[in-house]
Amino acid sequence: MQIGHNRKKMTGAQCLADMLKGYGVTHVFHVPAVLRTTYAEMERRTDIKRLHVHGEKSAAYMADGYARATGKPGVCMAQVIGALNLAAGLRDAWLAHSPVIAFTGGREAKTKFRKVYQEVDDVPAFEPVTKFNATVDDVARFPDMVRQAFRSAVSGTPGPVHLQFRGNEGQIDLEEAEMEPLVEPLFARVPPFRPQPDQASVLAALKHLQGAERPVIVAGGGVRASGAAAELVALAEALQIPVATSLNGKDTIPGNHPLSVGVVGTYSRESANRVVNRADLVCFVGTETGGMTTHFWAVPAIGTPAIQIDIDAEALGRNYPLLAAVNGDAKVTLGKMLESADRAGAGKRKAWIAEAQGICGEWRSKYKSALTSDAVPIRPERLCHELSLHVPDDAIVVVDTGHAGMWMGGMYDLKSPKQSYMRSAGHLGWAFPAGLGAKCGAPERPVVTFTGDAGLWYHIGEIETAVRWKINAVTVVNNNGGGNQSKRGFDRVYGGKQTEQARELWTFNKMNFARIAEDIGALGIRVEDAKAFPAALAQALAANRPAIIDVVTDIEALAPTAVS
Ligand SMILES: Cc1ncc(C[n+]2csc(CCOP(=O)(O)OP(=O)(O)O)c2C)c(N)n1
Ligand SMILES: [Mg+2]
Repeated sequence: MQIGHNRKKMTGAQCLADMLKGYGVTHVFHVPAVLRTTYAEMERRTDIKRLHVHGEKSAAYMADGYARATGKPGVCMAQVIGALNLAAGLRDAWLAHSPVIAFTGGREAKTKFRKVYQEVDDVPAFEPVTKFNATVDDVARFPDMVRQAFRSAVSGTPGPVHLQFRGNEGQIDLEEAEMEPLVEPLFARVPPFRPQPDQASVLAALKHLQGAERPVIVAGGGVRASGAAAELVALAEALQIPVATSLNGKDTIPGNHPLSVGVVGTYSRESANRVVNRADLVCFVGTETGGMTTHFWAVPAIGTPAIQIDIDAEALGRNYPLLAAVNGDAKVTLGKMLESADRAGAGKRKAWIAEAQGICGEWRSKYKSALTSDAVPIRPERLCHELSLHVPDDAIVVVDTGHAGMWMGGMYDLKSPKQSYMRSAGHLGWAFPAGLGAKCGAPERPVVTFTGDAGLWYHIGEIETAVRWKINAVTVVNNNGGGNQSKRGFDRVYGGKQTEQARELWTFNKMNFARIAEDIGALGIRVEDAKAFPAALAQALAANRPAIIDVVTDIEALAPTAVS
């Protein structure tokens, strides 16, 4: 049943190595030992870098960062005993719709159910975090299964895929068959296709948008996956419509654009929530309208007139009843709306734009003192502000969740359309390894990762991987000696103010991460005064070494909560 006219006898390992090369894979991330023979063939037949890292979860996060930075599937691997650690790492990629391909070793038909050392049935655990989850039991299936893995990962709404190869270490790759290592370059990156929307639905959506007096666009990760930022901004400008983004869509419009109102939802900027809640029509583009982006469906309130554009028809209207729904690729759809847009009508929204800009101005005045604070220990708002000012225009900014997501989502501004922004979809500890993966995928771009200290602790061992593989990402640690996002919640359960002892639930020993970084061979810089931060960032970016900037911040600082 093999497709292809150029079949020849080869091992699974040779076939897989050739196929990964054919798909343009440059790095794979793993903990040994899995597909050992394939690794040997990769060395003989390809230039693929085989990064041996300190945990399967961080391998998955690195592959995820690589995928989100490049649009190409990121590949990670584990032997049978590490399979569920790898599955845990796919969870963020699943939530963020990131095309990660995971290979694991798995059971032999000859020995399963006989209490084989280290073996359980791992396949079901991949089910909730993958689009395609399958076993490769016959070596002749390598070509079609690997093609299906790539096809599934990048198509439609992208997402993770899992293939389990027979043998605890995937020893099926030793076996031979007549095969052709055929690849489909179309599926080597997101998006393989740009489905055209139905023109009538485009015109219906446009009619509502143009008829509204106070419309707002909420742009999500689908706009970023489609590479539709330019079309989004052009349409907003043509029709004079303010733009809010989800956290995942933060880089679809620069923060200094006059129509940008910020990130909307729970980890958000107050101005975005206020503008969205004043709108008479919300246009959702490439967003799931999930809890984080809508502050659990309070921003906007259910019942607010809405239209929605998405590549996935099943997303249309899931949480908000729609006046118009458009099923298509974001770039093509926004381009079509722009072609038919009536620019003459935009003038009627002058007052609305002035109101939205006024709300943004109020946000700036309200937070000016925090954003420019000279306090020691350093305020996180000031750290975000310094990053807004000094992160290079072509950088990839990678951000952890929890407070990191709140601080950077709300307080950081991208100042160029060339900058990228990627964030954890909820898993603490994602950002540091994801930043390393992003740097592997885009070595020519600066990568600046923002994480809390609890976030860094998760995968701190990967500093050694960064040094060994010369992954020169810059990691900024908001080091307050605890996971202080939890402070509010513990105050609450203690009836208002927690006991001193309760702090053992969320604080750590004070730590100097710069010194740890130096010991491992990276550049470590400790910053205790905000004024020293720009020079530290410049030094780290120029160092040609992985760098950790350990910023000592205020453990009492709490990020503002969402307004609705
Ligand atoms: C895998 C995972 N476990 C637990 C959490 C819950 N959580 C969110 S923020 C946080 C603490 C964050 O601490 P840190 O990274 O130091 O940032 P800080 O709040 O101190 O600024 C925790 C435990 C999570 N988001 N992900
Ligand atoms: Mg902390």
